[in-house]
Amino acid sequence: MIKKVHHIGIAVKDLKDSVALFERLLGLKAHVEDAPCQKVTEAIFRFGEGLEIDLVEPTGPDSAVAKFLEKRGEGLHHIAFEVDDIDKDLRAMEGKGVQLIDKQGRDGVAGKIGFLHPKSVNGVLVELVQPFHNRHSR
Ligand code: CMX
Repeated sequence: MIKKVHHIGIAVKDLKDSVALFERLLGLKAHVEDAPCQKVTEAIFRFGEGLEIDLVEPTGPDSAVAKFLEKRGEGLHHIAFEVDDIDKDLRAMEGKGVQLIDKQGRDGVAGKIGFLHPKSVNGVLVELVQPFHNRHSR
């Protein structure tokens, strides 16, 4: 059911500075997009049809990423796995004893998404993504 690592999310305080840094490091251009549903702005670096690295900057103090930055500082925020069927795969994870943050998939930038609680995954925030079919913008 997990097809591949879809993206790795990195929490940053200043998206502009971090985009400049990662563009230099990766030799790729970022695609920047607001994700009001997550209260973040994302800079997406895509390696061909494969893995993405997403830099995420909070858009306000009530964003989960703002809380993360305050508590833990900049760094790896989440890892996202691509799945076929978000609702089925969330249920399957729950069946394996994983604590869900989202009981059902909801709309995100990349597709239908749902999070698993870091407390039940060795301290790692995990996102499941069922990509939208039409993802030409990313
Ligand atoms: N990775 C690992 N641990 C994390 C974490 C993360 N990203 N975010 C929070 N935690 C830890 C905290 O350090 C804290 O641990 P301690 O109890 O040991 O201090 C614990 O989880 C609880 O954290 P909290 O700060 O009290 O925050 P909340 O419980 O209010 O929320 C979480 C934590 C994970 C449930 C919430 O951040 C969430 O729902 N996240 C999913 C949505 C999200 O992160 N969206 C951001 C953008 C994603 C995207 O771009 O796709």
